[in-house]
Amino acid sequence: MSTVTEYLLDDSQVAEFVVKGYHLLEPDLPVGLNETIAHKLEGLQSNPGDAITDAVPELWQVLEHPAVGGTLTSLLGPDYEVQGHRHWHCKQPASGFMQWHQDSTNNRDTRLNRFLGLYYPTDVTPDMGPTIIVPGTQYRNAPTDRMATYTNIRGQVPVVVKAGTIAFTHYDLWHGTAANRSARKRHMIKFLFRRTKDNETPTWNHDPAVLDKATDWNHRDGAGDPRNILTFGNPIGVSQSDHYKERGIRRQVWDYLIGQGTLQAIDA
Ligand SMILES: O=C(O)CCC(=O)C(=O)O
Repeated sequence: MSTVTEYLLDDSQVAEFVVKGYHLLEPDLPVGLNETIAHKLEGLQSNPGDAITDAVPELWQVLEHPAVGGTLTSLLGPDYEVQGHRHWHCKQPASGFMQWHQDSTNNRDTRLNRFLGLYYPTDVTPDMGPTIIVPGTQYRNAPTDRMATYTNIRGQVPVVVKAGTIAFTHYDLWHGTAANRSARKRHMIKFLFRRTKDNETPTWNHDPAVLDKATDWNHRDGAGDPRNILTFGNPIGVSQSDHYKERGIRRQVWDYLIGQGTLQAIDA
């Protein structure tokens, strides 16, 4: 039987999360599980809110999969908490888009201490109203009313995925949805996860030597190691000034994760 340890992220995957603010996971779920969950969701007459896991207890099999545990342990530490709030987002056929927003209130600090897990039990095609995320926006504050007026943001990523995918997203990542132009309901269950202890050491599959790599101007973030990903990553092509500010914040987040940082407020 596989264990969480086998599914820990590596240094590059953690650096990618620090830069982009999301990680897509396709766990090897038991045959038929996604279909069972989707079937039960189709049959619900009303939204049970937080009790969605009572209405569809098979969702626990997703949360308890070792690949999910490996991702959560890597990014939030082994004592992570699955929070009590969760929600079934059923995007109806012919429903419109949802404006850009950040959930609740932002942290505005350099911890990585909470994020969302968005689980999709069926394939999501571009016409089904996918969630849309904007990589790298997790460190940016924007008044929600102002953000709502933004339209086609360069670099946005529609979460067009295979059944069973979980999109882990930084809590502060800008997101919205496209309109559902299909005849099918698009199901997504949103879970919240929280760190309970600060890291003293890395909690992923960390190789200390990886940080010795030189800055590689020829390959930039294509070099694929944390130093180059954290230095050069610019997922939505922001201006130099904004990129420099983000780079400073990422380094602080990384230092915090490897257990060497102190908590900083983000004022960029
Ligand atoms: O339904 C979705 O894809 C996104 C839902 C959302 O934006 C939210 O829960 O904050």
